Amino acid sequence: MSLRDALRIPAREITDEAVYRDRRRLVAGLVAAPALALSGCADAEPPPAPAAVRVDPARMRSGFTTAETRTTYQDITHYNNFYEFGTGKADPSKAARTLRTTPWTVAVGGECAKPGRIALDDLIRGPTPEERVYRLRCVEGWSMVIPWLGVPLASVLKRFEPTSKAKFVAFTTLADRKQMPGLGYPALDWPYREGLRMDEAMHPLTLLATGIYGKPLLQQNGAPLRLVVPWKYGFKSIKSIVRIDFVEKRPFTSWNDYASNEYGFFSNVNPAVDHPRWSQKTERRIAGTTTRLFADRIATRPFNGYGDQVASLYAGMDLRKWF
Ligand SMILES: Nc1nc2c(c(=O)[nH]1)N[C@H]1C(S)=C(S)[C@@H](COP(=O)(O)O)O[C@H]1N2
Ligand SMILES: [Mo]
Repeated sequence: MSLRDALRIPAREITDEAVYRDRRRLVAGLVAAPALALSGCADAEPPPAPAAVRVDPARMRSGFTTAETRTTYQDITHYNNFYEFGTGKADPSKAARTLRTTPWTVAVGGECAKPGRIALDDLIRGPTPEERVYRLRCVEGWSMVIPWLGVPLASVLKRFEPTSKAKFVAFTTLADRKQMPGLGYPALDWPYREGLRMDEAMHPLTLLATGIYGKPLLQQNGAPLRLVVPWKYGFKSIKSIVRIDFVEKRPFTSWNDYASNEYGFFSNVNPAVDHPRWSQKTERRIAGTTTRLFADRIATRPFNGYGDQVASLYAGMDLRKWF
């Protein structure tokens, strides 16, 4: 199946976005004062009734989906972190429109038998595109539930035949000053870089995403190809990837370089380890960013709720250190 065909797959299991939009309007109408909500009174309001979601029980069991209310397409595409297009949450949805995503090639190299520069369509050809409904937990304390479309990273990496020296995988985002106004500011040491240990990269939960809600990724979400690692803080899920390298040593990663005491290399979601400047015990589910920030504070779970699948990767490690 070609990428284009894959992206046309209807999101059959997903409740129509329009339902969510209506619900958001309804909720906005019922709640009187946004200012009150923002000052903390939102916590006292009853949570909105969950919308009906049809879930394939087989996928539930495999942990690849969740019955939690999905974040609206509007919110997923208008409340973003993509510093190459500015540091405001609303910046990327405006500024990233000019990012050219076709043609797109990805260079794969380092410790592997078959390195190469590959057109995106060829890179992800083969594995059947899957829909994965994952929680995304930003280190800043907000979260979303996103129906991704993508392929397991492992299925893509294997064909480059990583050698026994490949202990980590390093990812690099495009860095083009002409297309990315944020690169004019030294917010991070560009290009944005991230990395995973080999076993994390090969874990079945780890996804290379090409779409959301059955539609091709928009630029602000990291089109045309971004990583999704649901048990780690959101900054590990690097966007608009142009390079993948198999490496022997733990690679340079942008946020860890920026402040290593605040953003660890592993950065598994962990409510027991606070960020030096704020608590990680709870999070706000984003719901309705364009009218008002309506979000209930809910408990953050270890490994973002994926502990059954991934905790064994960290056996023997001090999780208080590797938050
Ligand atoms: N290249 C790049 N990737 C990035 C970021 C970024 O600024 N640049 N932000 C990260 C952060 S902090 C988060 S929370 C997620 C946000 O993804 P979303 O905007 O699709 O929700 O992307 C991550 N990937
Ligand atoms: Mo984030």
